[in-house]
Amino acid sequence: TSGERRVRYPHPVLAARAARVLRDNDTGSVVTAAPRLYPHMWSWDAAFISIGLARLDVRRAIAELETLFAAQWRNGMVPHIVFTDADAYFPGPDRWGTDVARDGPSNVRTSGICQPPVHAIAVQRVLEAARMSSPGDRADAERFARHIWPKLYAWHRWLVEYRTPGSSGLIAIVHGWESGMDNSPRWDLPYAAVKPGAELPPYVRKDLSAVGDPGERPTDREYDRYLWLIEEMRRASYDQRRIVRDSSFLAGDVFITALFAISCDVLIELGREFGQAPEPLGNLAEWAANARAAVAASCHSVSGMARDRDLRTSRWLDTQTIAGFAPLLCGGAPDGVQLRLLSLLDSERWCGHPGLLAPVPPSVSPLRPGFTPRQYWRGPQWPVVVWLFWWAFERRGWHERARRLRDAAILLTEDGSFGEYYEPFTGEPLGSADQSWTAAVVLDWLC
Ligand code: 2M8
Repeated sequence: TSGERRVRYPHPVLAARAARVLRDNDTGSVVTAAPRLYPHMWSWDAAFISIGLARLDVRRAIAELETLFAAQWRNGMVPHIVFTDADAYFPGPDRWGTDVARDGPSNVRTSGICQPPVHAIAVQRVLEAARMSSPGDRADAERFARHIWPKLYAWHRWLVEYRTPGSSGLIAIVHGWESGMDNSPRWDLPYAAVKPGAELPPYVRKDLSAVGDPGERPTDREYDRYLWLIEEMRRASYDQRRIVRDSSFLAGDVFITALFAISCDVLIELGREFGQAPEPLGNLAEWAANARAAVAASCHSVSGMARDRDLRTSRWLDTQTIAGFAPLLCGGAPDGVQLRLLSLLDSERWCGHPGLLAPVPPSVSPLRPGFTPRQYWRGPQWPVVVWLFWWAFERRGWHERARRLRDAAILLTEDGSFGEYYEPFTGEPLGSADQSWTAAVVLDWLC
């Protein structure tokens, strides 16, 4: 099989290669998400990248997060893209047109939406790496953690204030890009209701020329919808209340909600350590509890899988994607549900599928109709998502499970190409090569 033909680098060599990817993608001010396909800073990528950078250079890791938070909007939102001067990505800053936004930053150009809130996790991980490194690194990282805490808090508060509409308690997204899992089948139903108007300004995609096979990327039809939603937001001058009220896409994202719950926990830990006042800590505890309850309440009564919710139609979205395992990240679901999810994760529907090269969960169950092994968030395996489950399992004390996941993810990435995502049966790297966050999580695992 092609699996046997793959190169397998010894781990020290693999780590050195990962380090080189992060250095090569460093423009001096940001480590871009990927060399050709993504020549800017992405919000959740930057979090993972800082985790990898911390293994090489703690100050560089801190600088990356500082750059991201320097672009934080005045209302607290951390934007999903901070643009560099590169022109090779569409939609760029002119198409986003966030200059019309009242709350936007004045020093940099950004997109007008957000991404999953994993930044507190990154800050804590950078701190851990710094403490193992040197007294100087430790002092720098502690100063940084203290300094960034109020910004992280403002970001979490923004999610609660603007993005928990209705009664589900789930954190809502207004664009599939906010989920980070752009074209996942999770969003097929809500996207079906997005009808691009004739006024959609023409555009030319730039992503297709940066990957080998256009079939690894979303379709043109999907892009029309992505761009139409931007058009709607631009017309609303990026006024969050208007967008949440009127946009043609509004979905409760169960994966983000779970990540939010644990990020609040981490922020509480950091806050206690650095002497934050009781009131914000109390708020974070309440937000974490609400988020956990929302994740638990979304679980399907038979499968146990957590579900997103279309907040325009008030319908649960039943899809067999990796997001269904959200309760395993944050806990809070009844024991029976958790056990069902763990055995489902091990079953042939997921990690136990006999055809997988490496037993890590694909983005979509290989047994689900419509599973597409080469297409982006519709089937491939994503090491960065595996890192999240690995990290959460460690935190929950499931060390043996965590170790198995990490070993499998290393098996997947041992070819040293640091693909954006991987074909689950052959382990072929897909999308962009030298993707920074893949290199970053592998480095974190190997150090
Ligand atoms: C992908 O998303 C961007 C849009 O944000 C794109 O396809 O152009 C996603 O995988 C997202 O999760 C990721 O943050 C981004 C950069 O790696 O690429």
